[in-house]
Amino acid sequence: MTVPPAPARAALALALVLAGGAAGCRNRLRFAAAEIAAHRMLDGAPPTFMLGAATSAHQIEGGTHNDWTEWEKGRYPDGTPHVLDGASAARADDSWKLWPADVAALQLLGANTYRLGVEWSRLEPEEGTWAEASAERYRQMLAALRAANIAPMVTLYHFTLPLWLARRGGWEWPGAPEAFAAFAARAAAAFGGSVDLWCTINEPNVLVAKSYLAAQWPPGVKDPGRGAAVMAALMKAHALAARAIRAADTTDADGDGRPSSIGIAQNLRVFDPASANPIDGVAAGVADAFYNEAFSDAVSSGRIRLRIPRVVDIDEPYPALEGTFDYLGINYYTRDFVIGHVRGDRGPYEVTAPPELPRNDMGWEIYPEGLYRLLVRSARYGWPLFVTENGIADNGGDRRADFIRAHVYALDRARAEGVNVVGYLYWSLMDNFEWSHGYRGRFGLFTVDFAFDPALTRRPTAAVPTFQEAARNIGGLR
Ligand code: PNW
Repeated sequence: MTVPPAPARAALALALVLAGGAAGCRNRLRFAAAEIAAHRMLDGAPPTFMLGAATSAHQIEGGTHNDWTEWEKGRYPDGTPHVLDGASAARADDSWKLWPADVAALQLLGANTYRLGVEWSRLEPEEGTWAEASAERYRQMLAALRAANIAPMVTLYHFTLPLWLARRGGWEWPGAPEAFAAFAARAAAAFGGSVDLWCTINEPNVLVAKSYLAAQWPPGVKDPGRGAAVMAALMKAHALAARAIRAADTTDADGDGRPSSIGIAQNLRVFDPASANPIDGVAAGVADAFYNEAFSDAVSSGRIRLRIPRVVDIDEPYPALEGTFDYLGINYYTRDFVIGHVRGDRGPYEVTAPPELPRNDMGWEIYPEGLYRLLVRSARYGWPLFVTENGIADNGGDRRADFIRAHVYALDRARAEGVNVVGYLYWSLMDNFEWSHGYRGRFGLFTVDFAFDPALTRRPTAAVPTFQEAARNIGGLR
């Protein structure tokens, strides 16, 4: 990858500075620990505030058979396995059978919302089919959640594809967006009786980065051009699926007058320049535009605009995108510091991590101020904002409570400034299959001993009382 010639870069830097964009104008913000400790979480939030936890189908269910199942068996050319320790999701949390334990865990938390996935490959194992037995199992789970006064948010695509679709080329197959919309229509018709909250696609940007830039997830490709084409395909898939869901889900499950509320869960990261060098500022702006803003920009404008100077330039009208967000889902974890490159073969930028900053067990900076910054900034689109994931890999379990307190504080600061934040879901309800990190990244509010506990008991971590405190503050737990 290359960057534009010097005059163009200077112009871009100037434009960014004038726009007060990503170039670090607020990065001195620092929350005071004493204020966080004294703060009443979710103070003043209405009882309709959606508080809960999130999971995804492949990461917890066990027994799935999709493109990841194949990837988990594979190795890189140097012999190292695709997944740490050669782990697989073959059993994972066994939630396909043990789901009542998940519902019990949510009840213990006082959660009123649960974001879970339905696995496309279970429901449509061959092209055009529909597995009624799988659908029936999901209907039982969803009905049990409703009976427990927990509103389900259903994710339709969370990184895993049916094999028949992967073999046709996955998201690069021109028929993929229509195939996804057809699946979404069937899922909406099958589950709409208990589901109002729909998340079409989880983290399109992470999928593109991991699968088509870093080559660490299936199909293991390193090609920015193909990655951008997949991003465009995911936008079209979302647009068509959102319209299909609106048409198919006519049942208002919770009686609030709206049968469906549709969005995506977008991964947002803060990109701060690594130094005062304007090249770093420009590179941070490029990363921010492609990674954080392109999808929302496409939905608000009805135009797919994807630009990485000299690498990718897509500009295509797609009016079906307009109006397809009822909310913007935000998955927030961390910040990157960006170093820009003028030339060379390392691409237009790379990210770096100053060693003195606090980090989770996967090396990601713990930066609650970033959640506040991104919420405030995302408000300009006008959509209700929904924190659909936020969490910490914390194997010792002693840092999660503070993490939650600090991030809910960040959310409350944004709300106090008038930002419409309608929900907060912690990732994850319980430890699960953390993709290429296998079982080493432990995000759960409940911990699971995959190695030595054949019953896979969901055991509460020290963060559960903190979550319960938040639930109590909105009247959700007595
Ligand atoms: C999200 N990264 O994924 C996902 O939605 C979850 O499936 C996942 O378990 C969770 O975050 C924790 O990782 C991400 O490398 C995966 O920056 C990787 C990254 C970010 C998010």
